[in-house]
This record gives sequence, structure tokens and C-alpha cells, in this order.
Amino acid sequence: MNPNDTPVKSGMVAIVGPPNAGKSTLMNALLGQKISIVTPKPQTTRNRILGVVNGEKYQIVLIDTPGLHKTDQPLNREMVRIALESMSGVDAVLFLLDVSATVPEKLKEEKEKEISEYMGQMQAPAILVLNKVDLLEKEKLLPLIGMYAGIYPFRAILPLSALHADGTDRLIAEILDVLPVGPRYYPEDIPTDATERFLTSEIIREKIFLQIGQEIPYSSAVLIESFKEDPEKQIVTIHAAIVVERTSQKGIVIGKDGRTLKSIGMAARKDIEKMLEQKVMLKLWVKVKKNWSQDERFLKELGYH
Ligand SMILES: Nc1nc2c(ncn2[C@@H]2O[C@H](COP(=O)(O)OP(=O)(O)O)[C@@H](O)[C@H]2O)c(=O)[nH]1
Ligand SMILES: [Mg+2]
Repeated sequence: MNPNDTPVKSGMVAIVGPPNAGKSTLMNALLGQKISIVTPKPQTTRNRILGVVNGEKYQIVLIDTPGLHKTDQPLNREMVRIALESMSGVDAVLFLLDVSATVPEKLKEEKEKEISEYMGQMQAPAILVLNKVDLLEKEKLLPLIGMYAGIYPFRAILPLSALHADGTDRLIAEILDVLPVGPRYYPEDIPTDATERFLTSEIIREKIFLQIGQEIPYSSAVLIESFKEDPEKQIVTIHAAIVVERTSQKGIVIGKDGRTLKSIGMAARKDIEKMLEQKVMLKLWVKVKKNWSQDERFLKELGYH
């Protein structure tokens, strides 16, 4: 019998919640490696990203999603749609909240609205993860848990710090409690279904978010134009375009004497080399595509479909 056929606890688990709650950080913490990009800015994640966590007796297939938020922009609409769709057909949902960001007075009413709106569309059991407890005063935790328990019949409510991977063992135990017995859906040695090309474009996008302020990261997309491996020389040559919406943005991404673009390229190359475990030649250039984020066809080309 193939080891892949030995029944284990297995299933799909979506990680959903508002922007910046720490969804991607939690996914990476559960995986024990970085697959999903993380920045201090909201709406970094644009696609659903799959991460496979293997244990001796389980396989948890995590789906990291874009943040749930109100919007009328086409790109953001696609992002929210991707997140909501990820909540259907899964075995469990982790609903993540940043407990450090909550405003105590208005909290209950706001959260009640937010949670009931999203939970209404869901059939799978939901575990509420109260993230960033490292930033919360201890005595505030119990009242918070009590409040959330009154809002929705969560399967469990777990305080956790994704950043410090603190509380993740208990979370895994709670997830296993709701998962059915089944096969391993993915091979044990592959942590994600994302291609190296996609992960490369994500790393470049992360550096843009980290290095450039204000609206530019939201107006930027990354297109991998070529990705060539040379097994003999053990080097991967990658050509990528950073696509922005306006000519004025192009100048900012390039920076004085090309410094910003160079610095984005250097930081990205380091991470790409780590991921590919090979030397990388990264050539970046900046391209203007007017209002690409409104262009449904281009969004499809980028994989936001
Ligand atoms: N202090 C603290 N910061 C966190 C924690 N989890 C995530 N963050 C930070 O919150 C920001 C947003 O994280 P990210 O994973 O990108 O959030 P997402 O938008 O929900 O995917 C980043 O700066 C993270 O480092 C946590 O447990 N504690
Ligand atoms: Mg994210």
C-alpha cells in the first residue's frame, strides 16, 4: 500500500479575516516556512495561497486568502470574492482577528456585524483565532473571549501569536478535532501548489510593499516575463516587469539614479535564491499600464480570476 493511501486526518482549512489580521503570518507559522508574503500594510495578499502541513497522522491543507473588506474597486472586489469563495467547500474555517487593533467601546457592535455578515455564508465549523495576543494586556483576554463566544457559536476560541508561533500546537489540535479521516491529498514533500514563478512574483511584490510608501504598492503588479534555469551553471535568470498605473509612479519605483529599483531587486533576489536554493540573476524593469487594476482581462492574466 502506498503510504499516501494510509488514512490520516485530512482536509482543507481556509484562513479568513480582515486585512492585516496576520493570516499570512499564521499560515507560514503553521507551515514552518515562508510561503505567503507578509507586510505591515493591509491587502498584501491578492490570491488564494495553498500551504500543506504534514504530520505523522494528519495533512492539513491551508488556504491563505486576501482580507475581507468593503470596496468598489475591481481588483479589491476580486480579492474579496476569492476570499469568500475559499470559505465554501472546506472542512473548517479559521476566522482570524487582530485583538490589538480593536477599539473597546465600539468593539462589540462592530464585530457582531462583521462576524455575522461573513459567518452567515458559511457551513463549515469555524474556529475563532484571536491573533497578536503578544500585544494585548493579559487581563483583557478573558472578557474578549467571553464577548466573542456570545456572538457566534464558534467551535473553539483560541488566543494566539502567529508572529511568535505561540499557540499553534493547540490550534493544530483543534483543527484535527474537526477534520475527517481521509487520504493525503498532496505529496508530503511539497508545501504548496504555487509555482516557482508565482512565488517569485510574490517575493518581488513583498519588497515593493516594504520599500515604497503610500499608494504605489496597491497600484503595482509583477509579471514574470521569463524564467530560465541553467542546470550546468546552476543559475536561474529571471526577467520581471513591475507594472504600475501611471508614468509618475514609474519614476518613484525606479528612484533617484535607479536606487529604489536596485534595492527592491537586491532584497528580492536574496529571498528568491533562498527559495530556489540556487544562484539567481534578477532583471527588473518598470512598465506603465494605465489603470491596470480596473482592467478585468489584465487581472485574469495576473491570475486574479
Ligand atoms: N505583534 C504581532 N504582529 C503580528 C502577529 N501576526 C502578524 N503580525 C504582523 O501583522 C502584520 C500583517 O501580517 P500579515 O500576515 O501580512 O496579515 P494578513 O494581511 O492578514 O495576511 C505584519 O506586520 C505581521 O508581522 C502577531 O501575532 N503579533
Ligand atoms: Mg496576507
